[in-house]
Amino acid sequence: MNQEIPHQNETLNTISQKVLRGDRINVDECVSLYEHGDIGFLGQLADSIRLKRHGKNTFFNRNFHIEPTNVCVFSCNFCSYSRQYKNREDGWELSIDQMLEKVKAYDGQPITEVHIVGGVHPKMDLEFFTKLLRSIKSIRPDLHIKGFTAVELDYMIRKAGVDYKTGLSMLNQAGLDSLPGGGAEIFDSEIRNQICADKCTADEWLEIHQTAHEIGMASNATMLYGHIENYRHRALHMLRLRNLQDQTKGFNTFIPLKFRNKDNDMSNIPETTMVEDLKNYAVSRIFMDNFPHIKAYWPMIGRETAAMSLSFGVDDLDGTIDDSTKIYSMAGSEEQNPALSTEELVKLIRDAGKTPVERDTLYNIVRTFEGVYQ
Ligand code: V47
Ligand code: SF4
Repeated sequence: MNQEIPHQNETLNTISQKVLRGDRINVDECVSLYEHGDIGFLGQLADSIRLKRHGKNTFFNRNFHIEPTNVCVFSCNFCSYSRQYKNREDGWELSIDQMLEKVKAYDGQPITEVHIVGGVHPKMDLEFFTKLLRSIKSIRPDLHIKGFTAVELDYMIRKAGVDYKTGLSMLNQAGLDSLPGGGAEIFDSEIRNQICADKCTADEWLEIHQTAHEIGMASNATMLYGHIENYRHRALHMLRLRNLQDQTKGFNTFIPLKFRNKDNDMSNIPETTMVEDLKNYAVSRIFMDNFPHIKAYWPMIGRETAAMSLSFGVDDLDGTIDDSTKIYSMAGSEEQNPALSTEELVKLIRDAGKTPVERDTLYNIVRTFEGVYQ
C-alpha cells in the first residue's frame, strides 16, 4: 500500500502522488518543489524514496585523498585553492615518489579507495599520470583508484593529442578504476561563462563521463549550487545528468556541492542556509530517480548537517578521511581538519537513526556493524 504525503498546494500534491507512484517528475515540477516545497514535505517525500531504495542503510567507505598539485592553468572564480602556474607562492606539486609515500603510509590499513584530484598542472601530463597509476597499483593492487575530474582529463587527454576513448583507455589500463564527479559545476553556458569560463564545457564534461561508462568505468556526478544559479539552472543541470544516466547507467552517485565563499572571487555571494542545503538534497533525491545514491560530502557541510541530510534523501556519507582535500578547507568549509574514525562515523549514522554499512567504491558491502561499537 502506498503511503500518502498530501500537501495543500495542488501542484505539490500532484507531484507527491506522482513520486509515490514511482513516476518521474519533469523540470517544471522540480522547480515547483524548490520554490514551494517546505522542508517537512520535501524531507518526507525524499525519505520515502530513500527508504524504498536502501531502507535505513547508510553507506560510507574508507578512503584517503591525494592532491598532486594546487597549481592550475584555469581560473574558476569560485576556487579558493588554485595557484597560477607563473605565480606559485604557496603552490605545491608532488612527485610520483612523494605520492607513493602517501600510499605507503596506509600499509596494512583496511582502506579500499584512493581519491586523486587536484589542479590542472601543465607539466603533469598523461604520461606522468599513467606512471603514477602503475606505481600505485604495483605497491597496492587491491586499492581502487578513483581519480581525475573531467576537467583534468579533458586537459591531459587533449594535450596528449588523442581522443577521449583512447586517453581514458590508457588511464584505465594503467590502473584508473573510476572517475569522481567534480568539474560539472552548473552546465548552463551563461552561468558557466561567469563562474568558470575557461575550463571544459558542459558537453565535454558529459562526453568524458559517457565515454568512461562505455568502456566500463563507473563515475559520479556533482552540482555546485548556491551561487549565481537559479532553481531552473539546477533542474536543467540534473536533467542532463539524468538523461545520460538513462543511456549508460554508469553513474553511481550524485553529490550536490554547497558553494563556500571564503577567499575566492565570489566571496561577495552569501552562502546558502542549512535549510536550503537540506531542501536541495531532498529535491535531488526526488528528481534523480535513476541515480542509485545521493551523497553528502561531510567535510564540506559539517557533521551536523550531514547527519540531518540522512533524513532528506542522502544515503551515503563520504568516507573516513585523514588527508582531506584542501579545496574545501581553503574555501571555508565547516571542517577545517576533517577526520572521522570509523567508530565516530558509525555513531553519527546511528544517532541519526540509520544503519551504517561500509561499502567499497562500487557499493559492494565490505562490513556491517551489528553488535559493534554499541
Ligand atoms: O568541481 C571548488 C568544488 C569540486 C569550491 O566523486 C567547491 O566522490 C564549494 O567533485 N565551494 C571537486 N565547492 C571535488 C569533487 C568531489 C568531492 C568529493 C567526492 C567526490 C566524488 C567528488 O569541488 C569542484 C568544484 O565543484 N569546489 N571550489 C567552493 N569554493
Ligand atoms: Fe583549477 Fe579546479 Fe580550481 Fe577550477 S576548481 S581553478 S579547475 S583547481
